[in-house]
Amino acid sequence: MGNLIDVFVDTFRVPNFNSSRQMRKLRFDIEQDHKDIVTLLESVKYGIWQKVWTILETKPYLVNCCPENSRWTVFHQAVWLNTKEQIIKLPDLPTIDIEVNTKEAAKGFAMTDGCHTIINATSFSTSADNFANAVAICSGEGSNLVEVRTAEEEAWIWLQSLIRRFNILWIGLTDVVNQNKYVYPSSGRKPIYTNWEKGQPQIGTNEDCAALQTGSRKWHDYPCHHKMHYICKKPAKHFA
Ligand SMILES: [Ca+2]
Repeated sequence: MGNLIDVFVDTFRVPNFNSSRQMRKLRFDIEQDHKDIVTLLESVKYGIWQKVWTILETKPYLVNCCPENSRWTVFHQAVWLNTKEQIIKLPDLPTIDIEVNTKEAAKGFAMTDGCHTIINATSFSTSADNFANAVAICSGEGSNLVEVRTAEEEAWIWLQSLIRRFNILWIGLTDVVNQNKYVYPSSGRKPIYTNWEKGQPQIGTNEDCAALQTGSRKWHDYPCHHKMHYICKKPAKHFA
């Protein structure tokens, strides 16, 4: 006994697994897996995705692994570095755990003062709705159509949108009551954080409801009758 690998080998020292050749192979595999995990993360860090996919082709189970002294997986790292094309591909791996929080989003969770619910995420092809219905449906379950209050919260919302292939989604912000005065639907208050695309929102149009575009990670105003996906957020006080 001594190090963890020895313990692991001892655990598996069972009748059909007792030749020294097999044990050497296991030892080799564990060590090689660890090297591969480190290589995976380093490759992501430097954008060498060809290497990442080569490793994951033969060892897809490594996608959720963190090397020692790290709490990052390939997916975390890809999200953190905002490598969009790869983030879109990663959830297609049958082994991936997309419910993991990113470091960025984890920071956001502490600051968002509430709990997010993704409406009908598994059947999103039928769950898109107009802005008024999105507000009403969230409200009906004791939530609000998500009002993006920090960049970290936005990062989490963007990620959820991305991995579910939403091109765009409603966020809780509208000037339908007073033109060009955007407010939160839940309180009528002015936003404390915005991330409009340059030239947005457009003044004097029929576009009175705000949406986050996944591609640009920026906000645009849209006609409120458009149907989009959306996320509800339950205020923290709901759980008190
Ligand atoms: Ca408007």
